[in-house]
Amino acid sequence: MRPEDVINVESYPIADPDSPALARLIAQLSKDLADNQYCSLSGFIRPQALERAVADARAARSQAHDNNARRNCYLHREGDPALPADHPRNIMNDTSTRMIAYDLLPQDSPLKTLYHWDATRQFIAAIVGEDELYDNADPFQPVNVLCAEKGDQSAWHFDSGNAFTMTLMLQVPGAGGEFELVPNTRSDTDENYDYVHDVLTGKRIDDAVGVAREPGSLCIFRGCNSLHRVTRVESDPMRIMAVFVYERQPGVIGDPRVNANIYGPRACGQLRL
Ligand SMILES: O=C(O)CCC(=O)C(=O)O
Ligand SMILES: [Fe+2]
Repeated sequence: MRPEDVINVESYPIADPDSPALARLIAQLSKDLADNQYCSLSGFIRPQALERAVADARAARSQAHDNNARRNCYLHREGDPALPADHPRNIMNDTSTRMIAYDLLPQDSPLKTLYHWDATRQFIAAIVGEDELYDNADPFQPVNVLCAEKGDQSAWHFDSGNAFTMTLMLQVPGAGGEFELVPNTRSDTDENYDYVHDVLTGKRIDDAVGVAREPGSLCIFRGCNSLHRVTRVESDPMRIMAVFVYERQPGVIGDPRVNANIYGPRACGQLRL
């Protein structure tokens, strides 16, 4: 598939940088991102590309790594014994996802076509306010597909490292699997532990924004300072979500120990250091 056959370029004219419609779109999405800490691009990919991406995910499902962990919202599997038991760093929750790494997706995957297209990268850079973004160079990380089956959930957490996270919904379950976000739970200068504690313990559930996600919609969110979660999947079919990682520098690869946690032991062995 050509990039124009994957992306709905009628609604999102990203290959036409001089288009006034594109400029308006970028301005609106940047504003949404600044105001709400997320923005949504519904119908970003075409139905045929969506169908193919779902079929690829189903085919790769048996090779996915079952990434089941008990962790705090800072993505650590260990708490801090020096802190009280109810400190956010000591509140542990279960997260379970079936991880399909980049190398398990076909070379001609529509998700890879979308990701590696210069027009996509430049469009996303404009929305998030970066002069330039680069593809991630890790063998496993650039594009992942996360499957969540009945009983799976991703507990409240902050993303680490990246200034933004980009996801594309491929398939929604019959019930559950909702994406929720509490905008600006903390800041770069204030961990805001009391508030984080209240979100983790359900006291501030009214502050959680449910982000509607129909298949084919792209979402960009600032997950570093906004707690977010995926609620437990309650029924079939499995939730299928693609995650794309762009970088601020060229040549970024993952730490093999982190990769082994996410993708399984093979991710340690395969990396040539
Ligand atoms: O599956 C989702 O909707 C969000 C996944 C997520 O939290 C992440 O990729 O950081
Ligand atoms: Fe996240």
